[in-house]
Amino acid sequence: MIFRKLTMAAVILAAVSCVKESEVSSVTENTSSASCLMTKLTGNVSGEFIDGCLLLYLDEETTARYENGEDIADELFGEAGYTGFEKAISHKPKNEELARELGLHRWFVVSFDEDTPVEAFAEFIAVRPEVCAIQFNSVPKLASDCKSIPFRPQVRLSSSPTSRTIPFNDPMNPYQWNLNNTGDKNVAATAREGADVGVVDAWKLTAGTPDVIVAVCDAPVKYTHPDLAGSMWVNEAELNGAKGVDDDGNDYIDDIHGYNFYKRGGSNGSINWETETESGHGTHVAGIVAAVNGNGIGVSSVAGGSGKGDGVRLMCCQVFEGIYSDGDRGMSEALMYAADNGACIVQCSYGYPAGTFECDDAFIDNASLEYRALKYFTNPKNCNHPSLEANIAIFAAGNESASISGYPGALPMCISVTAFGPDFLPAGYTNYGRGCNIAAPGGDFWIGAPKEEDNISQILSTGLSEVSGDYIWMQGSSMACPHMSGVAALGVSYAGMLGKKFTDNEFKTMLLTSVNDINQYMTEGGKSFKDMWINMQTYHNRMGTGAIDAWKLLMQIEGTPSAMVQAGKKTQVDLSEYFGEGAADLTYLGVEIDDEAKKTLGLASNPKIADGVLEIVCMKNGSAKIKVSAIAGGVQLGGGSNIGGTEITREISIISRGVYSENGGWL
Ligand SMILES: [Ca+2]
Ligand SMILES: [Ca+2]
Ligand SMILES: [Ca+2]
Repeated sequence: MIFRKLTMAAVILAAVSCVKESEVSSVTENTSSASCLMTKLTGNVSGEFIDGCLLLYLDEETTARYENGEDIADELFGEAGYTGFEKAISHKPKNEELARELGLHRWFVVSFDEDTPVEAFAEFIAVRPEVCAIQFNSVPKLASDCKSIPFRPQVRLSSSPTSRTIPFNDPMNPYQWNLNNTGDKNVAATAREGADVGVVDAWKLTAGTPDVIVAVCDAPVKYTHPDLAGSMWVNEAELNGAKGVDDDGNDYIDDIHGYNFYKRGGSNGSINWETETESGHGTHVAGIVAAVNGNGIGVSSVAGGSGKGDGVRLMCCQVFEGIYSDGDRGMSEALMYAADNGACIVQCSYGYPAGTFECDDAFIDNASLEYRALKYFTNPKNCNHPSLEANIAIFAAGNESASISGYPGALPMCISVTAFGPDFLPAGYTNYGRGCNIAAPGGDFWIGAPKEEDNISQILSTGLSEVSGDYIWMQGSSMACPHMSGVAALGVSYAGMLGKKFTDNEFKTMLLTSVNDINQYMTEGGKSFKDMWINMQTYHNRMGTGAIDAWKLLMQIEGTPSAMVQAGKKTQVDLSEYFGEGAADLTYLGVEIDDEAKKTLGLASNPKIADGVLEIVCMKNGSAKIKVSAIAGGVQLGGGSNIGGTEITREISIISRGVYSENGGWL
């Protein structure tokens, strides 16, 4: 596999990089080859691409001739000296009608000698009227430096007995600040309590359900890993079927836990982590979403179940082998496979580095095949969960420290995730700003212990014993992204449990507003990154809507309003916010709190209500529900009797955090 930087073609492309999609296919025939190329060529403007092949968008008529068995390759490319020609989406899509509507059937791959410059081949075939668009098979990057540090049990924490703990028996979970940050100074001198995904209390409601399938489009997931095997999606027909046979007829042979889109075709489709360049990236990402909770080994995860093997399921779409990929083509086919085989979330910790595409149209035109595949995945016709209107695509924002998200994450149809460290501050590597939607823990090596083996400010998850260990530390927006996917998966699970259904807009709105405010830390000061000091003001309001909080998402799905209170301080909550416009006619009767909620919130005393205001003092970080009851619409007479009042009760979720949010705390 050879990657090359674009040179001459990049110059040509500068002129056409922001044209509309429809214009790409409208070409004229009577032009010179160079100007034809200018009109037809799409590709990765400043990135890398794979030599020896081009993606072609052919006209409807020529596509039909190919589909009828005619040998059109010789006619089109005989003189150019091609070596291979086939459909880019070489497997049959389940929703063929939609795939055709999106023009996915018209994409082809032509191969030729790797010594032939791609630009020269492109120019040669651009004059053919049958060729509507030409795309370089561009190469996205994993959103991590792929450096892993093996977990060493000698690194100890000073766990405080009063701290909240993860309710599972997985021995490494005291190290998982990303799930439960106790503010331990061994993680980082600047660690902040609560700088996590807010999942500990959310687990009391759900820790995921197996009807939610998350497709991990990444390097291979080691499906035999003892902390992942129980969470893998299983294609039962293939598991119980014959080797070398497509037992379930989905056009993929032996896809028991997913498929290898890097090495396509036949038995090459088996997922393979035993290659020289492998880092464990995909296995690490998968473990953040759904390593098995409560199995007494290794780590816990966001949506890995409650200890009964009941977590969300992981589908492995291997699109990378080490750092190598099959380019746009492999990514596109993986997205279609995920849609066709039941995934409702695609977890994609890769993208084109920030700046490769400057605007949505640049991506849409230059990575047209992948854009169409994303449309296929997110089309309501392909939705794979009854609680959703459309599947959800979640991408890493990228790690170029740039003020723009990488693509595809930046597209409006995708959620782009930025990364923070155990101090709630942006990690120096993360992209931020334009196109970034939300933040999640991604780890920050630069604020941790100076000795690498003691540095536990990154994210601990499953790894490859073949490379650096069964459990490894890694960092990147690659690690932030699966936290978001895991929380989204919890949300879908909970919606399913409650029998609720949301529109695409409703669900995404809930996802992006279930956040803790992190802007308040970014007004002054800075943090170290490599040999630099980075100014926090740069990131103010630019990390997305805030830091994802699983409890808040589940509350929104329930429809239970939340009140933010500051841990350790008396907080006043105006109850009229929760009882609507008629609150003036309410007589509040009291507050009901069960013992578990009291313990979770560390309530110093029972909350009081006076003049429609709830006064509450929570001594701990935590989230729990209380019930406030009132007499509505009644007329109060003297002597404690009422006329015509109806007793009403409202649940309110109390979210106690070490800090108050900037907007006054109302969700
Ligand atoms: Ca199959
Ligand atoms: Ca089989
Ligand atoms: Ca475990």
